[in-house]
Amino acid sequence: MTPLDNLPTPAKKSDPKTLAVEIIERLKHGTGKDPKAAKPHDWLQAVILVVRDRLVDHWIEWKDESRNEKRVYYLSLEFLIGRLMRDAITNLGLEGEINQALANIGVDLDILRELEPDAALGNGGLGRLAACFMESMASVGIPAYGYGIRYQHGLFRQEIRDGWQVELPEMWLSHGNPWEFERRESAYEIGFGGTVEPRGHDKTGVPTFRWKPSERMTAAAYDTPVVGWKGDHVNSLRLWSAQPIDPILLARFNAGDYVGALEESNRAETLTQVLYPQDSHIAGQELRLRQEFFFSSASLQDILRRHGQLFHTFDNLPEKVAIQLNDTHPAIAVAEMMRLLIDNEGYDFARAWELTNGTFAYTNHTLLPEALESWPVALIERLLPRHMQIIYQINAMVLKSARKDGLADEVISRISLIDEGGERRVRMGNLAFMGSHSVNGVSALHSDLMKETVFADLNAVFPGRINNKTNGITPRRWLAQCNPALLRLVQGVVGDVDLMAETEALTGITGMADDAGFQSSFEAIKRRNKEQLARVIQQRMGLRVDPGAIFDIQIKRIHEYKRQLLNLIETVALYDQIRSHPEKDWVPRVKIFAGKAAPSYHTAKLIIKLANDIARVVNNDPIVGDLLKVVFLPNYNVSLAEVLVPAADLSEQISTAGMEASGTGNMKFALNGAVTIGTLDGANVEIKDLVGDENIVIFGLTAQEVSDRRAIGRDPGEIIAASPELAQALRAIKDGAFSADDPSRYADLIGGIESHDWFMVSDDFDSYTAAQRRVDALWSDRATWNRMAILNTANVGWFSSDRTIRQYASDIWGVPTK
Ligand code: 26Q
Repeated sequence: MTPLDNLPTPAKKSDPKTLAVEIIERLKHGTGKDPKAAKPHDWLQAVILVVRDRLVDHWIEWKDESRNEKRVYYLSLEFLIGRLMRDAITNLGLEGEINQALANIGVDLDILRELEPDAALGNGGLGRLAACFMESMASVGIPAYGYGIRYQHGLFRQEIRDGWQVELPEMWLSHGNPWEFERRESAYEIGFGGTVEPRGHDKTGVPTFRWKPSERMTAAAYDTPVVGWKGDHVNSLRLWSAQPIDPILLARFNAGDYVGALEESNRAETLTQVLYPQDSHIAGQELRLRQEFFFSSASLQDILRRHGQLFHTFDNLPEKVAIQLNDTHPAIAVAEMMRLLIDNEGYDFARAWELTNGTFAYTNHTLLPEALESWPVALIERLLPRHMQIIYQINAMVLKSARKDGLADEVISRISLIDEGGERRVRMGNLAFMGSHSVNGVSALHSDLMKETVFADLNAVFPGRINNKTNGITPRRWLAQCNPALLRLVQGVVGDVDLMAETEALTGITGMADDAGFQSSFEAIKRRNKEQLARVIQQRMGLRVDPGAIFDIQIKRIHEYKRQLLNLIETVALYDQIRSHPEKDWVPRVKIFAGKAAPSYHTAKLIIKLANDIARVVNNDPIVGDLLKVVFLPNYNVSLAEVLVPAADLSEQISTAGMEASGTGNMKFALNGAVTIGTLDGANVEIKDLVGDENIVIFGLTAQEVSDRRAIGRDPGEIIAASPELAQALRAIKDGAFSADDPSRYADLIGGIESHDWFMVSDDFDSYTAAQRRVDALWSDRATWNRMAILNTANVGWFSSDRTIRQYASDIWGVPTK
């Protein structure tokens, strides 16, 4: 009992009047502004502080309550959390009260919302998944910490100038960040370089070592509360920021070397400046490896410090700690854990390995060979010499036992941690695999393909280690917040059930799929969401689109395997047909694209330019009018997705089968009543199983057919020659029909399709256009379409990330859930 235990900590009241008073109070004393002169930004700050106060009570309570329970640590270089205010307000159940409080003061919550910066600390699906998981872990009551990097600049801001992507720095911290708390007490030293020195021998005579880094910096913690549904549990997202140990090297400063005096400071600060913008190609910069080690080491030191304080031993680490690696980005943590246990805690190698393996689990998010991470041995040796030693030792142990089991030499060389072909490299996927007791894929198909392709050999050596955890999305953000009217409608039908906790109860609307009244309400909500999007398009692009047309949306990173090009070529073919027969009863369409290309990915950037070139020509063609419009919305991010997803009629999920690990946008669209046009790839397969064949439009080669065709070798030229529509569309683009200012702009892009067509655009083209005409027919019968849309919403509740997290909790982490 301490004096603090007796202090009353009254729970904060949250009626509109109290809230209004506190908001004004916070405005005056928290931001120093006179309410009469306050700007919307000041009000935003004040509202966030008032909401935050209400979180903090739960936060502290929950940390205390869950002290001795097993904890989950989610290590990810990306957390694409987006805006946080609405999340916090919805999950605390304060939406009505805050709205009322602000109305009394004469402030519009909707205006404030738009001012909150979008925390873009991720590239795409993997980062957004981490954000949904954090929210779900809090919602199902798992004591969890997310660990990542507090990038000064998140993913670049995209502008479109003259049709081209231009990257600009993203400045999410420029107005400060009211959600975060700096934790000065939680700072760790992180080393790089230097030497490994022999220290002596352990009890059994094994030599011991100590790493003496030549370069050191500090990792400083910033915590953001993550509130779960209903506010019962609040977890922490802990992001590390690099800081110099000595901000100014005084000796050098005094010697007149002003620039040199700041060298260390600059080097530290550079480390957490920017998020790497590639998402499916590894460039291999040293700074990236430094980021990976920096945050892995800081996180593990933090985890071990907390564990040590509670239990005074690490013998029980796997019983109390589960560490999930979000892809191989934190795979170096496997070697760092070994180093900390052996060099700092005195464990022998075998026991340290047991503890490490029992604690770690790894999630794979890609099979693309160009995205599998590996680092030159020479680089790791220079930056992390002790870790390189440990990696060799792990490798020797695993390969020795594999040899004993009689594995052939070529198998041994494939499972080895060292890739010996050419410059020797460390395979981070293999390191993560060996160091973990669980390795999972993110959709059923993807997990199967992992066993058959990249991890076939490791799967044979460690049978049963690979498992599937199909991705999910949080229904709080991706239904309640982005589409409140739809939630109200379905709630009215399913009655007294908490759809945000039991999302599968959405099936309760199945019986209404053919009900004319329900259909018309459902359609009216979609219509209003489309009008809202049309306003955004009008404001941002000065283009008027007809909300009565099919809104056909493809939003995701721009990549050849995702095949925005297939969609664009089909757009050109359709344009061509409309122009030839404008009198036919065409179904009006608005084709909407958004997404960022990696700055160094030239083909992806050219695809953006093509979308904009096609848009310019099509949108200005009076013959076509409202029958076809093409829109490329700049700067796709989480907040823009929250407007686009509820407004979609048709969701484009058209990757080459076998290449999209899962997709999560596909789930968001289906939940909001869009019909999917897609290949049998990633989670599309499971969407089809849930909604039924008649409520999804599937086309194209299967993953098996793709791999068979690749094996045989095929001639895209022949395929193109057999499809007059495709041939004509390709010719138009190639000959400059959309690029009169530079007629040969797309010669190479189209030439690539004609010569090798790696992503099999031509193979799937006819099947895709046929599918699109099926969409037209289904749309023309409005009752049929509405029924399909309703049955999508009804049947995809299973994709709630609460379900995914419960599966991780029971199968991988061994922690209870509510
Ligand atoms: C790695 C090393 C160096 C620099 C960058 C990277 C890097 C960064 C981001 C590599 C990959 C990513 C992101 C990958 C990603 O978003 N993958 C997506 O993950 C989703 C969640 O599982 C899946 O739904 C998608 O199918 C998958 O593409």
